[in-house]
Amino acid sequence: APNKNWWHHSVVYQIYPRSFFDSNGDGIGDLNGITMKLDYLKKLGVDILWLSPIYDSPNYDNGYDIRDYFQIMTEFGTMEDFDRMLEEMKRRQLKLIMDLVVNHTSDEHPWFIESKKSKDNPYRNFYHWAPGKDGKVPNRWGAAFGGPTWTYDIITGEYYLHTFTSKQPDLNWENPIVRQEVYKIMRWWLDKGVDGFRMDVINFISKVPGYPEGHVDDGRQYSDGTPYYINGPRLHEYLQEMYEQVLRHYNIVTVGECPGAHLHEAELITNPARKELDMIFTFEHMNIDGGRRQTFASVVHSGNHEGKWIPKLLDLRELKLHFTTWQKGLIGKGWNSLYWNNHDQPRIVSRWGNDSSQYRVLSAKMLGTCLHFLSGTPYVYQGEEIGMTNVRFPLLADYRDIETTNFHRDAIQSGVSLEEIMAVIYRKSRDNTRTPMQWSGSLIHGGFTNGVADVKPWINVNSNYTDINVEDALNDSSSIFYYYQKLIQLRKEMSIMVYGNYDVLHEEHMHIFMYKRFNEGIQEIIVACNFSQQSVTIDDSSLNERFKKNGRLLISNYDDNQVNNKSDWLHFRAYET
Ligand code: TEU
Ligand code: CA
Repeated sequence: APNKNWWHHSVVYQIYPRSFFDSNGDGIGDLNGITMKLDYLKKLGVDILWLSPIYDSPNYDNGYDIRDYFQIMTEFGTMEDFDRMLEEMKRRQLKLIMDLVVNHTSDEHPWFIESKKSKDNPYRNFYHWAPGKDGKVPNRWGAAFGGPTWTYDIITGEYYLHTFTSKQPDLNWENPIVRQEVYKIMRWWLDKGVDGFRMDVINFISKVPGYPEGHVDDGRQYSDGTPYYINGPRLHEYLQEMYEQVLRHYNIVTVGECPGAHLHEAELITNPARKELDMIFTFEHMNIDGGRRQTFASVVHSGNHEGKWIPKLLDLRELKLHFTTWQKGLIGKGWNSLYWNNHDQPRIVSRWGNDSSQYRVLSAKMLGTCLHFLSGTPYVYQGEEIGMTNVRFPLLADYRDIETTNFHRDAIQSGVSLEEIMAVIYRKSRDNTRTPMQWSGSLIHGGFTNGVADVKPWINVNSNYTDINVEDALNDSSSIFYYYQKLIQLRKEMSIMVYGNYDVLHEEHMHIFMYKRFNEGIQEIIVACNFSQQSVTIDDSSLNERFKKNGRLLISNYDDNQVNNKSDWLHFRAYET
């Protein structure tokens, strides 16, 4: 039987602080801005807030490049602001989880500055250094956002490893002193009273010794090093040590971000008996509508994430198979995290819903329903609760994300047309979810920045803020906001949503995702979602009879269902749930 932890029946809300609320009118969201909006979040009903990194950083990758783990980023405020924010959260019974980015640091972190100085510097082994081969890089691994994973440093004549940009050198976890330093950081924040961590690319921390060369596709400049640094040989040993030395001493929740982890790794990491982490973020479902790695025909320079840029239509059956595999695989053995969005992914309503004015609200509610009734801990990304959409900036200069601008540069160099490039950027750029939170339809910049007209936000607000904003959502009882509020509330009232078993129905259907949550012989919930714009009828008379005898409607995105008790409930209109 699963042990019943508080985070099993919690809902997490992710805040991207830079874009949440700007309290002092400098165009950048900040901690005081978060504090000012806590009542709003409380009203939504979420329990845990996860903040993307707020530590001191040169912001080459928006805080995922940390210079000082014990300081607040100046633009976000001060440690006093942090303490006040935490206190205000606690007063409202909101928990806080921090982003822990310890696969790499900023290249401006004092450890790295020391490490560069000489081969015998005490900090040398804090990072991965290797001599070149025949005057070239130690191997041809490609980095996540384009370019090589190795950068030459002239002072000692060696290369350092960075699985992301050259401004993000990877820490060397083989070095026990590095691990102790990480544990110190963790204890320091936990002792301050935070309630857990989201751990950035935590399954990258163990590298195969010797950095073996990866596979190189024909005509490619870079090889695939991921088999040698994703889910590496000592990963579980490190996580167990971290659990033993830090995590077990606190009543907290942990979620590991794990690109390239599949069910097998998830079982190992989240099985409570193994004492590692509470849950992980998988990327399997996020990769379903992209090409395979390195298949963007014309881009030969880009790094190991280029598959994401290749347009591929969603096949709902693949998505269903993904969820079904993970639900069946982890119920009773580990724990799922459930998410549609984060700061790295496009907006779900634009992605797998329909963001036209006719269907935006309906499809956003459908998607929320589909996710929240699954087993696991749901995550809501800021703006998802009002159905914010992707953005289409006219100029590349309007984009801020390093992955997007690098991709653009590499694709141009490879001769891809600007039109094709912008089309995929509109589809997949990380800036789609990084535009400012849309608080008001009548205030300049959507009310994101506090009143000062001539200060522009660090990234432009989506011009549809006049139609899509918090103010209007709160004034409309049929808004996505209140629908999410109800979904979150239901999870608190119905333990079957948290602990029920799972099975999929009509598995092969192209448009309908139908599943059940059940406690054998006691209670059953059927969740049915039409992912298409078409009307669809499901032929299933036994289910129909069963529902007519004992069933009742719990929640639906079409208002008339509430009054009709839906006699033809196996007929689905566009995006109906
Ligand atoms: O993301 C890890 C990761 O693999 C992402 O690069 C993701 O796959 C990509 O953005 C999709 O295009 C984490 C953080 O969430 C991300 O913001 C950071 O840039 C990255 O780590 C490096 O710290
Ligand atoms: Ca500010």
